[in-house]
Amino acid sequence: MVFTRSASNPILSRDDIPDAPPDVIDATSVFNPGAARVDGRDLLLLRVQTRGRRTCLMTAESEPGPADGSGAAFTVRRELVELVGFEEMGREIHHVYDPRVTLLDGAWHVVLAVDVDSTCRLAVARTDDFRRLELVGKVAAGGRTRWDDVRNGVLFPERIGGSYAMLLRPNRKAIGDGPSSGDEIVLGTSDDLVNWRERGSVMSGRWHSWDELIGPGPPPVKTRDGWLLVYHGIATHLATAWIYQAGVVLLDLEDPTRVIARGRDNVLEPRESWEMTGQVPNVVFPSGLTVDHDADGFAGPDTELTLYYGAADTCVGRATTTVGRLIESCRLE
Ligand code: BMA
Repeated sequence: MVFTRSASNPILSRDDIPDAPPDVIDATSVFNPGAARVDGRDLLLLRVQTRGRRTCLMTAESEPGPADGSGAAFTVRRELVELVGFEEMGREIHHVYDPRVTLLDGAWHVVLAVDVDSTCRLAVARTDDFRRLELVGKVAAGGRTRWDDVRNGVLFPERIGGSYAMLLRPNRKAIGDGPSSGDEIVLGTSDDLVNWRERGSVMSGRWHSWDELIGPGPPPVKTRDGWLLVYHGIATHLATAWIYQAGVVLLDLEDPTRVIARGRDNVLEPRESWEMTGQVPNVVFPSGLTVDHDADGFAGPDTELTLYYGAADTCVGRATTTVGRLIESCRLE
């Protein structure tokens, strides 16, 4: 097994969400968190859904873990994360969700999906305390209309060739009876995090495999072997029974449109009852990742990597592995 699930899984479920009236009272679910390592402790930016099916963001801070190795416990702050400037995203904002947190230029940057008017757009925001997210801009790409409907985006933790870089997954039309989704991850670059240019395709879904539809997960990890990206893949199977899993790919450090190695198998799939049953069954959705880097900015092969993921759109799971094991998984073709 590539990943080891934490003994205290699910690490967060609706019972851990404090009421924050008037918005959150007896929350329905908590899932798809972004993650940040702050002063050696992990912090999660949570997607919380209310009984009115409104979406709120809340923050969970970790406490030192017990000696049994089950990992740190999290406490959720009794307040909503404030969204500042998001009215720029469009006329009517329905949901802001699935945050991907990247440390870039020494500041926490967050890419979020925003259901706005009749589409889904990406927002780039910045925060220094995870209490307030300030909009940097609505992600736009010149005349590329396919960027007008995008649900998954994640920033690289540094500039590449002098530019900011993002992996994103434009939505295409709905497949079968499913929601709109997509089967291609592309690379965008920008000088200001607002105006983007599409640089080309990174990878496509593999039909009849576990990853027919795909989208980038948490921020790529810089290793000496390349950028290590955890992504989600969907087996559409029957139109009504999509299975969400996590897999890995290694991308060239200087030109991330070049795939060095892509794993054949998924590295995490719904197996536990709380991953298979919930609001949306059979979902592991990798969205947060924490790992330490050496003095040169690389994550070494023996370094532990912690993945945070949404399970069945209902609760939050945690699993650990090493950077080296994930690189090995990429090379299993
Ligand atoms: C995707 C996103 C995720 C969600 C998943 C499963 O398209 O909307 O937020 O976890 O579907 O419902």
